[in-house]
Amino acid sequence: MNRCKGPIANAYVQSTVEAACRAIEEQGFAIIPNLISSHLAGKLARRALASPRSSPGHAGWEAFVAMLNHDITFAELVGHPTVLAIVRRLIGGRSVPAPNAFAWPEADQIRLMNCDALVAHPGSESGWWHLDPPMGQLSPARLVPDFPIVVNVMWMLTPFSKNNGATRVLPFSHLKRAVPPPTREPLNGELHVCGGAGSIAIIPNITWHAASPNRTKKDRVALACSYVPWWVNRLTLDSYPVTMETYQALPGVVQALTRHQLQWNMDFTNPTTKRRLKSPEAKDSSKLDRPSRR
Ligand SMILES: O=C(O)CCC(=O)C(=O)O
Repeated sequence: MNRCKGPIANAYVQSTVEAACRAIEEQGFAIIPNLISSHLAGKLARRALASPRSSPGHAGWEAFVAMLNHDITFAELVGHPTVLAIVRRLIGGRSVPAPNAFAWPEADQIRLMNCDALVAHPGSESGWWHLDPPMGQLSPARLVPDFPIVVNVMWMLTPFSKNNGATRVLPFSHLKRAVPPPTREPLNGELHVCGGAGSIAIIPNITWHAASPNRTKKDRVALACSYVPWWVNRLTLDSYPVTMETYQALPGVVQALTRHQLQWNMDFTNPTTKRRLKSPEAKDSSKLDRPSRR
């Protein structure tokens, strides 16, 4: 299996919160190896694949949504202290008030937007280069902001390799302040985020990224946990909330990350067009108001 060995790939691998934050600032993303054991990652990959609720997939790629409702064990990953320390540094706010600027309570500065399992099945195809919402939806006449609004933490529940559909990123693309061209083709300088099961890749929504094809016979499974600042709440109307039953069973730190979701409804109808934003059962995502995540 091609594990992206070599000096260049190794330069992108970080081990501390400090180094990861520096790498994200400088190159646009970071990889932290073995944050949980490969044994636990493997167990969670099997549970993810057994999840009943999947979103319409595309070209062999599938999202299993709202994993916390399916299995509370995923809370361990959502609330992992290293992840939260990094995310707070990237999108948290001021902690000390000034005479002219109040500080939002630190315990509520970051929130979970979604926690989905992303599966590249054998034979899956390349995804489109993109920025996660809302960056692609902002006016193309303006520069993309120079700070992230969403931080996507991809837990590698199976190993990620060049052959099995590891996510591609374009190092330094966060400095371009632009949406990538609409292509699935390889870009000059692209890099696959590779690692053993239990590693993470941190990809803020100002960094160009895309899925890559899975040319192996096994599923590539990720748990994608997306975090937003407190001032965002619900970024897209088709995000699934945690249920009250799930919420009550969560550890305190994850309750603080998900409390806002209790206000979200499950009516995925666009109030303006009256079209469905999402239908978990739909096989054909072209019937929906919004293209699938990829
Ligand atoms: O599954 C993948 O590798 C694609 C991830 C991605 O593009 C996303 O989460 O926005």
